[in-house]
Amino acid sequence: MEVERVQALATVGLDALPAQFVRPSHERPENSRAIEGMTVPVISLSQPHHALVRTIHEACREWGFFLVTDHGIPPQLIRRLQEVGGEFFRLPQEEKEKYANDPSRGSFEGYGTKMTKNREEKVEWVDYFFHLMHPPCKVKHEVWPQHPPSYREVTEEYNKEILKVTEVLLELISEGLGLEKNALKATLGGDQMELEMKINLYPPCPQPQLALGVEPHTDMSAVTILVPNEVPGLQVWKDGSWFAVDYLADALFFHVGDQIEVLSNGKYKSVLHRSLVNKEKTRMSWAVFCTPPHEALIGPLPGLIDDHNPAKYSTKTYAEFRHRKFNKLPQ
Ligand SMILES: O=C(O)CCC(=O)C(=O)O
Repeated sequence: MEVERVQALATVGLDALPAQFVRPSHERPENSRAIEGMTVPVISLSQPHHALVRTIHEACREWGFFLVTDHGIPPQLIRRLQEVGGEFFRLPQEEKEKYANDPSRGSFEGYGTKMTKNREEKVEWVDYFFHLMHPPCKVKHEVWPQHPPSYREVTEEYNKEILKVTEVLLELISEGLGLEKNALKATLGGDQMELEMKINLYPPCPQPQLALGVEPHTDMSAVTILVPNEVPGLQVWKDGSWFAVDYLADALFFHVGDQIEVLSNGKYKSVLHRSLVNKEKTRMSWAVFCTPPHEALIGPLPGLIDDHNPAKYSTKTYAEFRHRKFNKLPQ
């Protein structure tokens, strides 16, 4: 199946943005500008435990989003992760196509670009590479980039580190919700909890004011932890406005996802976010989605509901949640 890649389109040197990328007027960045001068919460993991639980609780409740510093992942490892991802996207097009995925046939892992299903539908200015990283029994190394040869070693190292940080943050969030510290990880499958890697490549765009890198969405995951390159573009929605997230070197961009919203019975909201693109520069981001296994049952946690606070969400398997979200059915 022939797929037009955004990176290939961008390298031919377009003067104008092709019609399928031109967003409807109200969605265009030029008509939906972010609020200036307000910064998202930045949380250092090195602060005292009690203060940490409280600030994370407040950030999850108010924003569903925060930046994490002093997380213990070596900056050189983040740099290496960015190098191997960048090298993959610099391969000749025919090499990258060997990894093409086909979501229409249920093959999600690999190299991808969203396509329009009809003339009216708009697409995003982004190509990506998506694969599972954890747990080891579900990882298919054959779908990971074979080039550069260090891709696997670097990504496995990053997986180990990001898993540790994810576990720490899930413990802190459990405590902030007044739960036992292992509660969220256990509900998300314990050792079967999954980590998925999505590398986004947003090439320079001829008319960035008319396009979006990713359209407004919340993540299906429990939580998402992302590192971008130095080109800003992410915006998060709060109280009826977009807020631009400035680049902060080596910080982790933490998002509350749909599963935590359900488990917390809406105490924490899955953050709506979008990304913008740049006229001259390539933006890249490495998003790690932490999800339950497909068979896990997810609903408001019993400790968080009672007669005064009844369940606001139904309980269903993660597979059912995914099916409904992909097909835009009510949850
Ligand atoms: O690149 C970003 O900052 C956001 C990416 C994102 O939201 C996604 O891949 O779902």
